[in-house]
Amino acid sequence: MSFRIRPDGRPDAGWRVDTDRFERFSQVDDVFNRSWWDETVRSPETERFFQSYRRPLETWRKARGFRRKDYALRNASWHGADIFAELKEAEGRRDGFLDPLSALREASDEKEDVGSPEDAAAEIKQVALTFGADLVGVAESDRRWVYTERYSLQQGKGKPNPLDESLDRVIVLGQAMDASMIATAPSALAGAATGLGYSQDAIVLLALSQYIRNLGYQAVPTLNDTALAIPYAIKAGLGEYGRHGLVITPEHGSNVRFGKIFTDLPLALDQPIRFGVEEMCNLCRACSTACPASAIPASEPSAEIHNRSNIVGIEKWSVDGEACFDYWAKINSDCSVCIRVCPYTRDFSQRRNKVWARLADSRLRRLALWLDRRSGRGGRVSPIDWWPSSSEASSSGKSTPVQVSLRSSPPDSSPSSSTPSAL
Ligand code: B12
Ligand code: SF4
Ligand code: SF4
Repeated sequence: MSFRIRPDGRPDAGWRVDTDRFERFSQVDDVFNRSWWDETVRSPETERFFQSYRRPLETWRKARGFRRKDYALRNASWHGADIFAELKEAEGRRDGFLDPLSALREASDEKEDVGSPEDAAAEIKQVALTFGADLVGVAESDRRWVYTERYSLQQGKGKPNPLDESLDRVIVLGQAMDASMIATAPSALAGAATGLGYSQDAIVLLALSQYIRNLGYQAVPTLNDTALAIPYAIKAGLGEYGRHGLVITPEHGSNVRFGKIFTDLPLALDQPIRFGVEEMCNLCRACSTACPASAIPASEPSAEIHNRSNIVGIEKWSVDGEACFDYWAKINSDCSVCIRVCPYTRDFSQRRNKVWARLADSRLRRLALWLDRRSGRGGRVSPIDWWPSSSEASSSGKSTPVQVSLRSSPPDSSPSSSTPSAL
């Protein structure tokens, strides 16, 4: 490991929760769900955005990273997660996104003696890593981060979010995303890294939960549903919170997705960690500068909210979800520019990146930032260069460190007017 990782003993890892003002968040208010019920967010573009995930498009312009092949790949990468999401649609569920993943096999009703909480945690981590997780940590359940309500797509309104209080442990799993695809963001190709992350996450969550249930304990596997992932991932010691509103891990930077399992398996807890991210974010504003939607703050952490899609009563860096999603709808794919440009997005198994990590977590962090910018890392790699067939390969070399478009004028990716409009 290249960073000097130390425990963060501050309450809530230093992020101030104002107990007088704090309100738990309702999933009804996240911007994806608002795009179904809130006319200030919903538009023909948001509808076309969702549709483009279901149906291969034939009439796109030949924009790099947004061609038919890129969309075909993106949508195929979502296939695993989509199958689970649609499995119980008839029962009014959307597993993994609006509801927990459903248990598909019987559980044992006889509890196995799992030994000490330390032994049980060590075993569960080994199983999680063997099943395909890249990171795993354990946090105490904390009701503050559980949604007050779920959203029902079928009913167009909130519904109860039952979660048994006896499930007092949360196993947080991290799934690294494909760095070579993320390097091409914004593009539908980069969106394939997102889809692959969700599909892999769903399989690992289901398998690990079934293992716990086979031992006679309860396990509720959750992807984006049920609760906020970021505060749990921080609490489980998987990383530090960054200016771009994402968790930065010492292994993969923020290029990672999270899933969580609520369980009553008695597991020893992990502790939040520090390795210099907060100090680096106080200097660096690469994400804020590069964000095509100007959605990431350049200012100090604050309890001010942009709109109803931010949680109330926490002093932190908060992203403007409306602006971010508006940009996605315009380019017709999700965006990961903030991950691409972040200096922590690098392969820390390489010696030079280990050296960089040492610098980044020292008084020489300004030098680390300068070296990062000078190296050109974080520039957009042409999506054409990702594909092995070189007939259309970019003549401009591997990296195109161009500033991607502003909100009002997305990259050369706008769909043609003859885009299919129905699923
Ligand atoms: C909705 C959502 C979005 C929406 C809208 C957010 C909104 N405000 O409505 C938008 C479109 C912005 C979005 C974008 C992206 N998202 Co998103 N998103 C979610 C989702 C499904 C729900 C989060 C939510 O309810 N937010 C609403 C309120 C609470 O937002 P908020 O007040 O601004 O709080 C945010 C942070 O400050 C933090 N947070 C919340 N409470 C607290 C408390 C403390 C103490 C701290 C420190 C932080 C913190 O979490 C919130 C994340 O939106 C989560 C999964 C999950 N269940 O958590 C993934 C999730 C946060 N997204 C993720 C990712 C990766 C992305 C993108 C990079 C897109 C992509 N390629 O996948 C971009 C990055 C944008 C950015 N810089 O934040 C990952 C983050 C992984 C990581 N390394 O941290 C998650 C965890 C999904 C996953 N399964 O891994 N997302
Ligand atoms: S995903 Fe893109 S638009 Fe959204 S905050 Fe990150 S850089 Fe900005
Ligand atoms: S790009 Fe810079 S400011 Fe933004 S999260 Fe990464 S280190 Fe922090």
